[in-house]
Amino acid sequence: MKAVVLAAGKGERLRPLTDDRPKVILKVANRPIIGYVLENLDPFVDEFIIVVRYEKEKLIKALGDEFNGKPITYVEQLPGEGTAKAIESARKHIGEEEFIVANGDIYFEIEGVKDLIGAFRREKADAALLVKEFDDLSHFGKIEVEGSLVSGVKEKPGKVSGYANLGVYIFKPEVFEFIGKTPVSKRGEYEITDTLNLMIGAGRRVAYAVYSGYWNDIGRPWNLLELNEYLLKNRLRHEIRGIVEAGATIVPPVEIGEGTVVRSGAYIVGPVKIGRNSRIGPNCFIRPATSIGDGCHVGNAVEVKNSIIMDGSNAPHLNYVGDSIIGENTNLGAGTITANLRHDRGNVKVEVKGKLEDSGRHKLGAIIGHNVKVGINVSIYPGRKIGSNSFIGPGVIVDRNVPQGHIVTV
Ligand code: TTP
Repeated sequence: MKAVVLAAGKGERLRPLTDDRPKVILKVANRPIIGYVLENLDPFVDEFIIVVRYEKEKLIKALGDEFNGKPITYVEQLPGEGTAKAIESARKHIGEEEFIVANGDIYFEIEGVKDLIGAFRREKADAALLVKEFDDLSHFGKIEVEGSLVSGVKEKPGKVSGYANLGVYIFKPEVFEFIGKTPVSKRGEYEITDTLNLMIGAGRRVAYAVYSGYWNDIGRPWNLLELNEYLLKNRLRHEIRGIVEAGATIVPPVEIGEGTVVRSGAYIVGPVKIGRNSRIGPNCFIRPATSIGDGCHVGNAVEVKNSIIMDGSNAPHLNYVGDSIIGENTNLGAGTITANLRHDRGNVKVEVKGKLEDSGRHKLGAIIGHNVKVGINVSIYPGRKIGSNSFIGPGVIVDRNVPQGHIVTV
């Protein structure tokens, strides 16, 4: 069986982290998001077809042409927007057999795929999808069911409870006939949920499997922190491959990659994951749920907690990084501090695609893009975003979002 993985989207809601790259290659717990998708599909498939468009060269470079010895074929999304259009783009690579489809920007585990295939076969279905029960479906497609079959899909039904569509499907090749008839939606997209409604209307059997494991849809920046925390708390093995100097304290589980040096006085409380060739300490405090990538520097008198620091980035002297995401090759000047809590203890709000959204978190720090230079003694308000390739001068108070490629001085 083949798997089609959708990875052509622009990831607008994840800016500034997607300013210059597709979201599926952003690393969480030091691995690209799409790596988890491929890993969990791998036992069931013999080839991956990845649908690409936005910044596709970066995706192809990051993943290469095989995964666990199985070939990856890249196909460019046909003109037009939406998941149905993305799936249609893979048509010429699909033969007579059923195939799995998964969004490339979600996290799910292997049991889900097993149950999905089980439901498809048991029901002798034409399609099947994975669902999970939520109290509030305002951000989801609601799956309505009758017995063991799906009776309809309603996009963004509002604040109601029920089964949400998780973005993992199995289809017979006949789906392409229905995709061809799918009209463009109000959002201006060809959506696979509309295709499913057409199939159901035409009497096709659409089965479902209820997933009870962990799932996350990486749409907004704080979803990266949620997934990071889950992976570190549930999937991390204590393993030290680097050098830990005498006088450093490591409270397991902590994973430290080859070539990384942890200097004396560093105090690391797991779960913490540190990549390869990074420099940690002396005298720093790394608290739980922190991922630090390859080639990073976390130096003297620095505290990091519940954060993601991507490859090649530095918090080198006197920094506090709390509940924050720092993109690749970004440097924080000495004394730069992220605030992660409002004085009124209210939820931190973040601007997403021009609208202020409640993150649902009372602790959320900065979201900093790639290749950013932050000067000394910069203070960053909770939930503020700094665009990639920006320059923040010394002593600036970042109380509003900084767009991509901007210079901000006092
Ligand atoms: P979305 O998260 O709905 O879209 P997006 O990735 O573009 O993000 P944003 O809304 O923040 O801009 O996409 C769901 C999945 O489908 C995701 O894996 C990307 C993929 N996709 C495509 O491959 N092609 C498309 O045209 C669209 C809209 C999505």
